[in-house]
Amino acid sequence: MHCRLVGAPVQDGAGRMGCDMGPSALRAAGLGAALSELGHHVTDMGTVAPALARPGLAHGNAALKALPEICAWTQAIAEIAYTASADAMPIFLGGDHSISAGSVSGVARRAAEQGRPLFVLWLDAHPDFHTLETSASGNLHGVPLAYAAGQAGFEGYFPELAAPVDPTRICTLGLRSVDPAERCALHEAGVSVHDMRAIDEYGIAPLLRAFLERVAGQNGMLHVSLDVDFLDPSIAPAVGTTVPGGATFREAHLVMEMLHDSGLVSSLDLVELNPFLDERGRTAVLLVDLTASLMGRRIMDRPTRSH
Ligand code: HAR
Ligand code: MN
Ligand code: MN
Ligand code: MN
Repeated sequence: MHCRLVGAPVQDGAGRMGCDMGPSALRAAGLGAALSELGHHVTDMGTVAPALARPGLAHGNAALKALPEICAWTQAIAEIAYTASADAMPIFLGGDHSISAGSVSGVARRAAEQGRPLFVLWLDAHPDFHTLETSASGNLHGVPLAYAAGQAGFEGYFPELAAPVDPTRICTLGLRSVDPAERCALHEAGVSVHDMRAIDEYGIAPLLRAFLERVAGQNGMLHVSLDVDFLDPSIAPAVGTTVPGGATFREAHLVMEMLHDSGLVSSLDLVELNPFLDERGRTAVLLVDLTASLMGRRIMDRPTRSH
């Protein structure tokens, strides 16, 4: 596989500073080498430069923070996502989760051009399904999935979508912090929602397997968006929005291993890593190891089997 690393050092979408150091920490933790060791060809495309922010871009929701800046980043990241996905698997190094407004919309444009449906697996404590109207915190890392899914109200602010993702092709896994407006919007849009309770009750494997079967059945492409806070804070402290009760070490690796075996993943986000909050790089190293599992690292070789 040819992997293209794309640094997206965005921090304006989060409530606190530090995510701009995420790409550096992931590189320092050995992401490139881990992929090369698995036999992949790795190209580091360096760091995205944001487009020029439109001065004076204001919205009726006065709580929104850094709207012109995030719109400009979205534009630039969508461009590079479209370009990088032409011949490779892009891996977006965040940056807060607002970068996914660009990464998902860019790869969605590519998938549409190739005539294939794009599916999105959103691994996160939060659904990030606010619109510009419903966000109360004003932190724009809370809106990217709604934007990419073509929810109303982004027109005239965020870049026009070439190809909105069909919300019924989105699966969120790991939710445990959902605002009332998001709960309602997710339901109405038809997003597949698997919260932590479902994971506890059924196990993570059957939930993921059902989704992957759906992707495979439609010859889909699959974008995976991994937010650090999907993981339990006890194993991944380097995030500004810790929520107790997250995925365990093995649950997270199992998701990655199953994604690898599916052969379906065509692009990946690693987001919300805040190295300022890390403990001797352990969260960055965990993200690298999870990415390695996604890209073929395994505990033991196993015979081909039916799932
Ligand atoms: N829903 C809350 C808000 O909009 C929290 C969003 C937090 N998002 C992330 N990424 N940390 O998932 O403010
Ligand atoms: Mn998120
Ligand atoms: Mn989150
Ligand atoms: Mn599902």
